[in-house]
Amino acid sequence: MYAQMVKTDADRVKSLDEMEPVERAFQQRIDAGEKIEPKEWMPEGYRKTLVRQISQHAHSEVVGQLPEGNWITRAPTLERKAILLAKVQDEAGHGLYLYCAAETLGVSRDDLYEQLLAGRAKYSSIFNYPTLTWADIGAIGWLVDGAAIMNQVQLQKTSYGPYSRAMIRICKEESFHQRQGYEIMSVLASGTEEQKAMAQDALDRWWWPSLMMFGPNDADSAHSAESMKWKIKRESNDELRQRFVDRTVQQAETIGLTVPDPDLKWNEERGHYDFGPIDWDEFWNVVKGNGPCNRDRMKARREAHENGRWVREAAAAHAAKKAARKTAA
Ligand code: FAQ
Repeated sequence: MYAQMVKTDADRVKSLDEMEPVERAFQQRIDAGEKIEPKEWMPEGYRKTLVRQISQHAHSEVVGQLPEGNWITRAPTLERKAILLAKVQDEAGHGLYLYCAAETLGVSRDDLYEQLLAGRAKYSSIFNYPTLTWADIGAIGWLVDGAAIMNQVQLQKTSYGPYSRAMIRICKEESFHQRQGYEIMSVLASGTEEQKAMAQDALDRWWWPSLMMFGPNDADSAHSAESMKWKIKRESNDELRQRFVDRTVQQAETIGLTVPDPDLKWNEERGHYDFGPIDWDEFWNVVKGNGPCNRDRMKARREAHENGRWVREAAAAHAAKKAARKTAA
């Protein structure tokens, strides 16, 4: 229903002949595989698309700490707790690299925070689902980081230099995250009947929302045509989703879990798994703020921002004092 209301950008994509000389020269650099750096000329649409995507990505990393943060005090062993704590800290670090990359495009971090806290900025739909059991922490690492890395590997080759370099570093950490999640799931799947059931239940709840992380189908993707032309995105939403399904189904089989999709079937001719329809009404409902945890997530972020106000003010006062001392000396 929602998908049919989407207007895509396919008709905005101009051919080289239709472009002004400066824009044509820019596109030729992109076509030749050159990276674009912060102070160089770029079309306003390219800049805006990057600010939108990078800031949504940064917000996702920051909000993405909440579902797992919920389990830090309840992780089953000291070792699991230390690993989870380190992973959640990594997500905060990813948010910081990404806000820095966005700032190189002339926006301020404060404005981006303000957009998130005012509910005007998007973050990934996946972080609006609850983490009900310890197996959900395994499922997040395995499926959510697995989907995130599938998307981010191609972003290492994105045309904007600072984003591409941030992605190279982030991907290294995400691949560790994916493995630790899969390891949690494989331990549970080979444990007691109750543990196996808990792992299966987590897979059942996280599978479809993980497929939604890749965004709408290509035909309904508002920004894909321009983003692919500018090589901001290097592979389409559907291509990446299919690759994720192909890899993950085999991983589920290896540990004896069942992907909750009765239509899932290997298609010899295509060389890929066919899979059932995604519930796009559920996706858009979550994106619009009506998922199971949207309100809780925003409340937690607003409270964290307020509680951190004194730290920001103290740091700013300290920096001002230091600068004044330097000027006086
Ligand atoms: N959730 O035209 P498209 C992570 C929006 S990081 C919410 O296809 P585009 C790490 C989209 O923004 C996860 N909204 O858009 C971690 C647009 O809205 P707008 C985040 C979504 O940009 C793991 C509209 O729908 N990763 O998980 C979603 O070309 C564990 C139309 O869509 C990134 O952000 C969605 N799932 O393609 C952290 C990667 N999908 O702006 C903690 C970078 C689409 O017009 C724990 N981003 N929308 O209002 C991308 O690669 C792209 O932005 C896509 C969407 C592929 C997400």
